[in-house]
Amino acid sequence: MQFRLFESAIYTNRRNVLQKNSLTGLIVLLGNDETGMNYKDNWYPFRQDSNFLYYFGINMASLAAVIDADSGEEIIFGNELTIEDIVWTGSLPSLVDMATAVGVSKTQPYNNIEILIRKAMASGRKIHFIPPYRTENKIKMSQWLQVAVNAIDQMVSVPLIKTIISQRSYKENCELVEMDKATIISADMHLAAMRFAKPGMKEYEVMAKVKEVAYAQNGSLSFHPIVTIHGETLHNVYSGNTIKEGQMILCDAGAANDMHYAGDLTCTFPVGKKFTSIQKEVYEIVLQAHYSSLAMLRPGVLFKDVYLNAAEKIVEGMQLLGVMKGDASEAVAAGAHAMFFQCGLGHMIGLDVHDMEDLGEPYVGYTDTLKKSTQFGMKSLRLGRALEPGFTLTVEPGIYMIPQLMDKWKNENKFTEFINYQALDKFRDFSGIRVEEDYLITETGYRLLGKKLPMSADEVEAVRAESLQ
Ligand SMILES: [Mn+2]
Repeated sequence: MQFRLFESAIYTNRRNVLQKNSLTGLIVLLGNDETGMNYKDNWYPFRQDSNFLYYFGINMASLAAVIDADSGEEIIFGNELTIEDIVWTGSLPSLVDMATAVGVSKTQPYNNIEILIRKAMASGRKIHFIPPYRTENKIKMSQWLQVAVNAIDQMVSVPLIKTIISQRSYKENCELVEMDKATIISADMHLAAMRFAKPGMKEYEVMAKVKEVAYAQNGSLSFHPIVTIHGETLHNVYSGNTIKEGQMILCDAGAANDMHYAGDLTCTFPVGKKFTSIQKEVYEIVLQAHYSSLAMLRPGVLFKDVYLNAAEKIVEGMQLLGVMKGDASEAVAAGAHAMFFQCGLGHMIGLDVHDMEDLGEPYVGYTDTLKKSTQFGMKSLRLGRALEPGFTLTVEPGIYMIPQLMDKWKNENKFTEFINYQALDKFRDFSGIRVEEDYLITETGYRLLGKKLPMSADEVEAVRAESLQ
């Protein structure tokens, strides 16, 4: 096999749970296809669909599977290699062998899935499928179900979505082993950045070092890394700036290991040997918010409340710097903390860096009774629901000084009871700070995934001092 699998019983058991969850009809799960970058045969790196990986494990393109929820029959659809294919690919395990390795005894040519779906529809059976995020799969579903492409999103099966989430949210031991591995590679990516960066380099030189670590351990990237002196830009993709003494680098990067589990860590460190005094003060506020969040992690606690607590710690810290005033919890309730903390505090992580986001945030991070806030800041919180043992998630507080936001709110006289705009002015060019770690919720609390990175200001400065000798 050219890819690693869990033992077949893991997949069989997962599918049995899925099948027995009271759905009736056919469950259709589509794998991903190869996708052309600039022409059909020059592919992006292949990434299998995570739901397909979870239930069928096979890391090969152009497969689909059906589970008959009534009879329990399972079929993987795909085409065996022809001699023409083998000329280019060499010999690969047959579809039958791969299916057997994940406990599935029936395979059929790919096009037969359409016949099966049409037949089921003709006899009035329900076809359950999840939201296709790739255009090819959307077009296939549209063709098979004989409906317009833009009608597909409205036809997805909410019961199937909820069942999959009710399984994938609770990580099995075999998954935690892989998550630890992915997070350790991720930590090594950050250590490499911290040890490699020197004043005068370009951001992309540090970025290259970060990526190298993932690939050198047979991994890949769980998302496109952020390596920037403009940490205030939440999804910064530009990395062409020269890094200079006195600035900070924010590095947000994670590996996907060879079983496709994701790590997602962030560190912020000085370009020189030390943080400036004001950088250090703000860094300490972020760390306070982080440790205060960790202290709350345990089953039953709403992650929304962990977020609100972190926001309050940030407000209290900014009050000590004279930038905020008034009652901290009132400031947070009003949304004034979003001047500094515009994003969420964390998200589920697993096979996807934002785990199961294709299935829909309202189902993954919220519930029928707990809905996501629409307030600026809190509306970016992807996870609000009560924590449960087996959940794996990120904790990632930060403080981001966005000059455009300062100007806008100041001109609108917004939150003048909570924000001292005059004192804020000196932070216009401050940039941003975030720390991020990945955690498992246990029966009694939490456990760090992977290994500890240098995180206190002293620890970070020690690594920098050693690297810049
Ligand atoms: Mn993250």
